[in-house]
Amino acid sequence: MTSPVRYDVTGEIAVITIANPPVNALGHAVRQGLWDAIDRFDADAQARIAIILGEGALFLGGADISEFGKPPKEPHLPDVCTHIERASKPVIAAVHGPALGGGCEVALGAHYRLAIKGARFGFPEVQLGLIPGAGGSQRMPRLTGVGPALDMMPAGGSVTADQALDIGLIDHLAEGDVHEQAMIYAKGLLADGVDVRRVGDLPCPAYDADAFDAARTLWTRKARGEVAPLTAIDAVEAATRLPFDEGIKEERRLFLSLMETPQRAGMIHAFFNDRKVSKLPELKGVAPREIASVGVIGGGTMGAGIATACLLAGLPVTLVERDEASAEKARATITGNLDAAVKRGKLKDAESTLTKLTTVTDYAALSDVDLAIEAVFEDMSVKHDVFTKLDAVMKPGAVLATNTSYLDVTEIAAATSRPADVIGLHFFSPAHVMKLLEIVVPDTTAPEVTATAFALAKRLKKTAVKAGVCDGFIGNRILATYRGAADRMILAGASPWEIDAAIKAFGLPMGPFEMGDLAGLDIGYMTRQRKAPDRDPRDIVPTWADAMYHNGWLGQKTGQGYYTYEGRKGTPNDAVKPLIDEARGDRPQLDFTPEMIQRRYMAAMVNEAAKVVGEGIAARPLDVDVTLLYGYGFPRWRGGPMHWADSVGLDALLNDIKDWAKDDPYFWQPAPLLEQLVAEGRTFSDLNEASA
Ligand code: 3H9
Repeated sequence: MTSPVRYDVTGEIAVITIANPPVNALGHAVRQGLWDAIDRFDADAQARIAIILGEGALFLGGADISEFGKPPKEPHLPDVCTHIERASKPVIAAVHGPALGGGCEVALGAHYRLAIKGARFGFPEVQLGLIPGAGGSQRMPRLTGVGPALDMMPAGGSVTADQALDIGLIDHLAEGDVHEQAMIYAKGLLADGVDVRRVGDLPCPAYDADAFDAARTLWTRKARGEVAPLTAIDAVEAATRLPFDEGIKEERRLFLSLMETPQRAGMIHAFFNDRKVSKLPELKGVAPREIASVGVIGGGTMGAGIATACLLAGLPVTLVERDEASAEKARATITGNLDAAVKRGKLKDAESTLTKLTTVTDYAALSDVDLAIEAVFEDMSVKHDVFTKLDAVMKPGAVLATNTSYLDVTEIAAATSRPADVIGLHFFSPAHVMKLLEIVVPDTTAPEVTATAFALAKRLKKTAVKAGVCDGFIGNRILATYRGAADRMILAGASPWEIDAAIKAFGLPMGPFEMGDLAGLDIGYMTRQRKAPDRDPRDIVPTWADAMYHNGWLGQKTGQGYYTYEGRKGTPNDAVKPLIDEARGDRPQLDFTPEMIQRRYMAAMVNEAAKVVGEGIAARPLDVDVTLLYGYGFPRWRGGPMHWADSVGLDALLNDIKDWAKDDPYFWQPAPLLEQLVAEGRTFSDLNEASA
């Protein structure tokens, strides 16, 4: 097998080129190739200086993540970096694109660093539950001082080539072809008679001891529950108190300890799922239709958010509202959204972006758009009306999409003469910010329309998940069930505040009752009203929540809900207690611990998710994991509910569900898929792999 690392010599300059598409990950063959190339350079009488280059768009994408969790093979990356550093003649890293994680560490192992404008240097390891583990935490502070390393490593951040020059991470910035520029730089260094300059031999510059406390305070708050950011700070601190060789050992120890954590496993599961979720076998080779313009029907919060998302992606938008006043209001909302995007650094210029927005009151203006997304009131007859109008005006081949969050998309499609062109695009609010897009695909939809929806999602920088048709699709259907578990726990003895605290301790940003207050308790009430005619008599009704609605306690917007508010800060609302007591009646009460609460909440989530997968609403367990991660605040470091379920054991979870079913057989009906997997001794992860 040929090595992914080439060694060539031009004159007195050795060129070591790494070519390992797609991202030049530092897998075993690359590490061995680099090691051998350095040996060859050391023994090469002709070569006096060496350049390391990465072929393709990246310099180096970091350690090969697919090797994590498998038995490690020598040479290990930290040793490769030290081997480069210990070379007897100068080595230059010539960086033209992203140098990430281990890739940045290879550059730090070199004696001189040249970057081409457009290059980036980053340490994204914490996003995988790790820290730099090949000397980065020890070498970077020696070059830049502690401050930039503390800015970058706990955050998983990166710097541009210009910034890298400013902080002393690189020695030389150039423009043009990297190979050419590296040759010029190498010749210059030879002419200057430079020698090796080992970063590991440099002392760690003076630092402000308070910086570590400040960083720990910041990251304890920012990365709630995550271990890696705080460990990254420990590693940088080690650089300040230990000699280099000892520091490298300490970094290795910390890195390997993180390798063993469930957080690392969860985050790497999430990393690969991000990429697998849009790869659907049925779409292989299916070409999407071209989308050059979009129509949006309805300019409320959702419609305006969708229009903003499209404008931010550079798509011209025609927005239809029922009258001039509503159209103006929608334009004002979109303008506000774009201004906020400018403030967040997501957009350069709101004014020129707004020139791509047309607001109209007549559907005829949609005759030319390639795709229209409806975001009007959630009522089937209103949707029918909109789709009949769209069907009448839109050109053949255009895609007709609904943003409904629960209505039957097949029925909506049936209102048109072209159901094959109709699809659900369920955005999450605020639509221009939230990453998740559920693509709801009725059986009648043409494959290229589904492919078009995925292509649009990519353009909008959304993470798209395919969902089948049912009430609530993947996310809201599962949400309804775990919300139901929370209500049941209230009747059984847990308080809303205990439940919120336990769920936050699990890692979600908010508990269900805080969330209800934020969204508005009228939403839950309306949903209960809508579902009332089909309610099973064995189901429970949260009568206290209905009473709160009738009292006008709608959450944050009325200053009172499960919490009372001063601004956004809430304190438990004691007035809810008597309403709950009344609902409990003489039911037996349990003394819930946070762990008991978390277990029931999560079991309800997983059980419903298993039904969603079993019924084909979600194609694979990983689609559920991605949905909950991007739409519902599930902590990334836990990988997703299905990954969590695998990690705690499906059999134990099923046993609990069966146990609770003794008291509440209606709610705790085990998912057939869960029973099947337990019987077969398989996991959700096995199902993911079987579908790959
Ligand atoms: C590390 O370095 C630890 C060290 O400090 C210490 C070690 C001792 N490995 O994202 P894309 C695959 S930790 C293996 O679609 P893009 C990816 O799965 C590492 N595979 O492309 C996909 O495969 P497929 C620190 C990788 O252009 C394909 O490449 N580094 C890796 O949108 C294309 O990826 C990171 O955390 C990898 N490192 O984005 C960087 N990276 O085609 C992680 C990618 O089968 N990677 N793949 O689906 C990224 O952030 C993005 O992939 C990158 C390219 C920005 C590089």
